[in-house]
Amino acid sequence: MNGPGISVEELQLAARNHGMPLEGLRYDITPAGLHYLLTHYDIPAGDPATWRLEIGGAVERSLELSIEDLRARPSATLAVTLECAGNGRARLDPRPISQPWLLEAVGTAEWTGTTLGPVLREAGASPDALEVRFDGLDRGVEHETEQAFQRSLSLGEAMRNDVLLVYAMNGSPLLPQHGAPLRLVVPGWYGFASVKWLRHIEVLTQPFEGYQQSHAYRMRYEEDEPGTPLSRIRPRSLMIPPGMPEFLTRTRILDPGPCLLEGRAWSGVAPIARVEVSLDGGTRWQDAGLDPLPTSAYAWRRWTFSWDAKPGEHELCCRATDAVGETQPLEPEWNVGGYANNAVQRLPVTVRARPDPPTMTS
Ligand SMILES: Nc1nc2c(c(=O)[nH]1)N[C@H]1C(S)=C(S)[C@@H](COP(=O)(O)O)O[C@H]1N2
Ligand SMILES: [Mo]
Repeated sequence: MNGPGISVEELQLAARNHGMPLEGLRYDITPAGLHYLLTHYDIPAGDPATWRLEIGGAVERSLELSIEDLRARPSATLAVTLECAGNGRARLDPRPISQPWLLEAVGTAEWTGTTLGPVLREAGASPDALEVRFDGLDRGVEHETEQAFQRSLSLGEAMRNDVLLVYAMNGSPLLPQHGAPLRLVVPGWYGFASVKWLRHIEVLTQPFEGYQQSHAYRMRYEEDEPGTPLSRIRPRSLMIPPGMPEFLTRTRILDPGPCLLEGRAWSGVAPIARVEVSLDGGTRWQDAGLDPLPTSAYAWRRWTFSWDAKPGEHELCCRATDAVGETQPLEPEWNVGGYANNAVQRLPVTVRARPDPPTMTS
């Protein structure tokens, strides 16, 4: 394993923020309890009966909307694959100290809400409006500064017709841990943009420079550089680990013979165009079969590969390429925050020898 062992502090974060077990890749829509979770501070108590979303700042008229008001507006439902920008962090060496994700910080839910754009139009952004800031109710101290979780989008991005104010997940009211009673969902972007427990929207004429915007979620190769902001999800594919796990190491054990490898691939930039599988740790690659594109442009795409498993040790890999030609690297690319490591998944498997046929005795 890379770097020194996981600290109790990292374990504390990991125990609060669980990933999606990779067998969850079998579902088009991740059951809510299997969807990954990332909460910086504490889950705040949001009462839908008294919750108000305020919209203010550089607008012609401030608005205050209840959950009922939002439910009364035209509704939209969209399947969206969310992935944490820190997914893959724990594979970097040295390991950046934060939530130590391996590969499982992903899930696809069916989000229901109302489009943000018309709400902003109703408030009437002023002509010099530049950005829209979204404030969560949760508070904590990070980088020695007390703060709410806040992120902004450019006005143009906020007006996209698929950015949603969401009050339901997979057809049920949002769960506390996923942002109840109201969250933002920004399809195509890493999870940090999808602010949970959304209580205030501020239209800004200056760029937002809060911690989560100007320090976190930026690609930096040295601590002191400003870096560049992350936004869209890089392509990634993951495989359902075949066979059965050894309890402690979770390495895979399976019998020889036909084995259908299957998984999902996604990119926040462009549709998935290709998935390849390697059976030898990334030396030779073969094309996987792709299911039809999902109806939502922002949901992951299923792939399959028929493997005739031969006894021995194998390292299975999969690699996605999207329609603009971006593909996954074989090795991780280190950066200060440990973000966007979409290096290919490597899965050691042991195909055991076929058991000897029973000997005939007379
Ligand atoms: N208010 C608030 N919103 C938040 C966060 C948070 O800590 N507080 N975490 C963000 C991050 S980093 C991610 S990856 C997603 C995770 O969403 P989920 O927990 O519903 O999967 O929520 C985002 N929205
Ligand atoms: Mo995240």
